[in-house]
Amino acid sequence: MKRKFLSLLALLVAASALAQEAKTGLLGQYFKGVELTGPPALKRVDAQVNFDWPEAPADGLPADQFSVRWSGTVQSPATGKFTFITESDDGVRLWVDGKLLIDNWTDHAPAEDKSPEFAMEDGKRYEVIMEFFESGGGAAAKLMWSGPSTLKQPIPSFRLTPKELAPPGELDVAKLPSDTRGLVGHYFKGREFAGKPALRLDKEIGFDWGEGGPGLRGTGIEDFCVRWTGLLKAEKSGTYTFITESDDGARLWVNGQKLVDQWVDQGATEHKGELKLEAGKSYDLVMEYYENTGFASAKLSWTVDGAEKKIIPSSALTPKVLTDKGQKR
Ligand SMILES: [Ca+2]
Ligand SMILES: [Ca+2]
Repeated sequence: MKRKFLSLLALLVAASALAQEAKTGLLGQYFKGVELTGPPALKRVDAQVNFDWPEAPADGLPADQFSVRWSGTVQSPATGKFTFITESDDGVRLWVDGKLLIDNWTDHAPAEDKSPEFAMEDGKRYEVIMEFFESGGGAAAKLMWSGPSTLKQPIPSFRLTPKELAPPGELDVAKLPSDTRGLVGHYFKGREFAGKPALRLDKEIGFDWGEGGPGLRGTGIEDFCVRWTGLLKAEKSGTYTFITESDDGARLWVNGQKLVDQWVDQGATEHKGELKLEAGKSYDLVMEYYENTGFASAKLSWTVDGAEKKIIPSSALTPKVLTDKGQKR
């Protein structure tokens, strides 16, 4: 009798685990207000993003002035190029695999937005985040796709798996494990380092964004700037040559000394500065960069004792927020 009960219990546990695994859809976090701030007023799994809301989306939420973040993974049904399509009233932005594919964060009547073609592999899962806000009047939010032998349709529930994902651009530096390597990237709109930046951990500064951009909310692909900060440690003592390569402007400080100051529009151009480093000692490192228009790239390399120049590896970098830019003027 007891054995029967136990095996029944085991069966129930297995069934419940199976149900958990089979969970489909996206995690929807619903916020009061249009900024996706504060704790969510509602968290639930939505089978699809395919909504027309004549009224509030749920009890406890207003019919206007709310925002939603859906997150999880999407599984590709084929290998080939897909187009993601949103329909929204009002603002929408969409990231797939960390890339900002749609960015129409404005008040508008129902509008369709299409991503550039996005290559996916059959059966592979990609992280997806869709953010949405409703200001006033009608409200709608739909996430669709089209691809090889897939006609335009809302992404079906069974291709989606809910998962909580931090939106690109939010990083709590104080909570990083102490052995984290890399730099804190502070990304701003414009080139004045004004307003609240999006933050990201960057393993190294080795970016070639082409005609695109870093894919963070609010940053866009033109007219943005970045400040990378952290500590630098060299394995051996010597006089190091630091090399920035940037399109457009770049400035570099190590140990408070300004090594590069080329705050001008330019195609990808190298600039150099030298500094003596002692093995094992930590030095403040700050690199600032801005992109005007067109192509965008930012790289930071070094070389010592005639070695081949290479991008400063993450093993030499520790993320740290430097509020005073580490400069000695
Ligand atoms: Ca509206
Ligand atoms: Ca440029």
